[in-house]
Amino acid sequence: MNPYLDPSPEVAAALSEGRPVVALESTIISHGMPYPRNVETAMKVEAEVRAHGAVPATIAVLGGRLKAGLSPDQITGLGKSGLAVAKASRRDLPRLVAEAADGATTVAATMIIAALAGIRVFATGGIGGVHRGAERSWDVSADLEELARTEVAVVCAGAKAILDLGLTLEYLETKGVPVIGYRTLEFPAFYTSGSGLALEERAEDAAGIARRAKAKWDLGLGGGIVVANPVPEEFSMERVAIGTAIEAALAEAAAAGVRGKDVTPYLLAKVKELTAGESLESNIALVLNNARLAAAIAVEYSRL
Ligand code: PSU
Ligand code: MN
Repeated sequence: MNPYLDPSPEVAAALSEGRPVVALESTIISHGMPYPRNVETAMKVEAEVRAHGAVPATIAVLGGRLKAGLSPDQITGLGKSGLAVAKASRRDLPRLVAEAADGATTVAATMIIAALAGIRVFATGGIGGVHRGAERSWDVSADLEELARTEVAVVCAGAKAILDLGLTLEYLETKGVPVIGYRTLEFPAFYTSGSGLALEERAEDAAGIARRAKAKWDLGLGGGIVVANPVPEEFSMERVAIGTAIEAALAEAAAAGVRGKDVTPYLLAKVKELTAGESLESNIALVLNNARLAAAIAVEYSRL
């Protein structure tokens, strides 16, 4: 057991007995949604994982400890602190640990801590990716490098639509990361169920996904898997409306000179503002949908 890691008693017991566990990220709580919807959603996501037969492990850095499994009070604390909590990706973990600080973990950092704990399945909203204009800004999310190296299956509703989704898929292909469409051969675009971009593989059920994950890791190929689970149709936004909001958000971000790790939260907050909160509802629905599928995959994986 890594000396910096603190699995909760419930998560530790489940892992030692080989029971299914699903990792959940915390940036989405602190930076991704307003209080109190963020805390309500985090609790609902945990309940959804439990209802589908797995133990939830919400991941964060608290007082420099790598936490896998948070108490309701700890989740509430992260939700209330919001942007006051550091956004923690791979590069930030050494500082937060050494300084005994708090951090809300991105997809990348959540994958790292999940893998340290022995958790193989993780549910989130959308992964980070290659930003539009990356040929000039070089802004490529550390989430993609993490998917290249860390053995966790990440269930998401695709990559965030604020990104260049085509380049994001190219990057994943280069890095040997399978992108499995769940009952679809079209890459979902977070707020919308489709992007117009084709995938190479689909799976019809959780068992098929679990078998592919096992095959990848048994083969020694390492790295992660993206499970692309489209937002349910009734919560899928209108493509033109979301596209217009994204264009406006990108223009405002450029005018304001937003850079680095602030780009993603800035764009998502602007999109939410511009869509009068409709994007928040679709965000919540897709996270719950991902929690259900991730639990089912974890259950199947634990049987292999
Ligand atoms: N969802 C949100 N806001 C966020 C994120 C998700 O509503 O900030 C985070 C995720 O944790 C994702 C990260 O891993 O954004 C990617 O950020 P970057 O592009 O800086 O790597
Ligand atoms: Mn970035």
